[in-house]
Amino acid sequence: MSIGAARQHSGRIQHRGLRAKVVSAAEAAAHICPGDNVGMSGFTGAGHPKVVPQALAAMISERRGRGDDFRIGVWTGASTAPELDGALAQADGIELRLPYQSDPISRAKINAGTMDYLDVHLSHVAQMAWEGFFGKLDVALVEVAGITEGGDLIPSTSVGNNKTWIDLADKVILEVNTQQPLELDGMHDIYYGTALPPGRRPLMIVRPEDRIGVPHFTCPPEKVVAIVETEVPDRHTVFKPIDEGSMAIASHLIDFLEREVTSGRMPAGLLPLQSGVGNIANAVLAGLGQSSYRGLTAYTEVLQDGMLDLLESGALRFASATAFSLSPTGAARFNNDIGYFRSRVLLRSQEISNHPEVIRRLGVIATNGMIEADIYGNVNSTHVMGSAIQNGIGGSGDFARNAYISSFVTPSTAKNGALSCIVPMVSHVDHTEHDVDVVITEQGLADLRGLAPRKRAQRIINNCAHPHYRPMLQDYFDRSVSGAWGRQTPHLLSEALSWHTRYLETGSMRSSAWRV
Ligand code: 0RQ
Repeated sequence: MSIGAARQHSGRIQHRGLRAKVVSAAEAAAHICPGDNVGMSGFTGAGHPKVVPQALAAMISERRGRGDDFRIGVWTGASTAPELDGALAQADGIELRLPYQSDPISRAKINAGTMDYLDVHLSHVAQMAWEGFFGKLDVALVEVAGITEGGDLIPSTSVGNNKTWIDLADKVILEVNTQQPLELDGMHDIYYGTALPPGRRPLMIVRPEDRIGVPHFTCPPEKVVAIVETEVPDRHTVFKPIDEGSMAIASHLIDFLEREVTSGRMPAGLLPLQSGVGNIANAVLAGLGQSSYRGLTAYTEVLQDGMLDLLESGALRFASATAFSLSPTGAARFNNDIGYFRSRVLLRSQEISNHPEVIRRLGVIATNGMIEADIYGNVNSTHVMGSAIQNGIGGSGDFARNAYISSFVTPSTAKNGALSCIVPMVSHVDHTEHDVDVVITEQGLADLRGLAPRKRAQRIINNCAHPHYRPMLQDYFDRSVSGAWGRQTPHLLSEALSWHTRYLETGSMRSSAWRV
């Protein structure tokens, strides 16, 4: 089944019938009609279609100029890149977006109320699509690294929901990207055994490296309406240099893990790691690289530069994910040394990489970013000031709810100290206190396991709040304990969200009574 090195055109399309379907990006985009739902590949800037969405955006703008209201539904794996989300949002071409995005233009349209956004747990997307909750899927637009002689599709740098999109859509458009190394072939594990209840069977994954599927997507050639050849790289975001705050957060987490090992609650090689996206997550991985761990594993969503470092040093033995999320240098390192990485990395569909059953069985240690936590440990990952979407819940809920240890990390303040990330009550709840074991800021770590609410509050205030906000939080908590009508989780309802309203009114959460 594997594709060889023979070259005709790019040499990536080995199936003769499909080779005849190569067209321009504009011709491919013309298969998409107003009102269509389009399932696109793409996850954290990896493996998204690069040229057809831009041709589609141009077509939408041109048709709008002629009075057509041309808007589509865009379903993906997770976030994509400016040439997909940015271009289509700029053209006002997206009616509904799901299940995760991080594009600034889309974010502005969503928060202006001109684009609908469904923020869905990433493991739930495929089943919800099969159940028909999002409507009918008209077109799948998927980037692949190549097409085999038998017509199977070689996935590229993300798997996401591509299997589901290809299975469900009436028409399939493929972008065959010659920038994606052919050595990716064999690194994927595509499981074709998923079913809706009551037909479900156990997933036989007991170690992150276990394979339960096949390396390629299956797609009937007659469903393919167009193929476009591209040579455009993934969106490779540069990580910020690791700052002191991120290093402090990383070292609190690593000290905590060491204590878990010493106390006998965790094996010396830890349990499989999941790490969210972003700079803090990358700093945690870098910190692990400097510790003495060997033979670690990861059962996670995205592989970022920090994971490559750990794989190279041998600290990490194996990583299972659904996508890459590499910086330009990370991508170059991966491509140069792909022979080394390909036996240590596996990409699965996101319904499997984020599957509750597997996360629970493996005992994953989950670490995700957040916007704010409250004194009881409820976490807001998605909404600024309770109303404006930042990105989305992504996979954080899949992991937090089912992990062995669920930790959330954030700097203790944001916007140069004008915001405390530890607040009396979160302005939006993504993860309830029941799913949050550990809260970490640069100030310290609060291990909440086994603590009743009032003890949780005191620990979060003492260990995680910034010194500028700690007295204000203590005051709120003390008055709640003495003044609230219920003592289980004391709150003063008239004040619980006053920090947020103060920020909106004055530009700071700090009260003049407490300015020091
Ligand atoms: O805004 O860019 O305008 O300055 O939020 O904050 O500190 O850069 O943190 O990049 O780690 O993102 C929760 C958004 C954190 C991310 C979140 C503002 C802050 C800044 C970003 P600016 P930072 P990060 C697997 C797991 C949900 C999905 C997830 C996220 C911006 O981690 O999207 O976990 N998580 N997926 O200024 C108001 C506060 C704030 C605040 C920060 N308290 N109030 N704004 N900000 N704290 C991956 C996937 O699922 C794909």
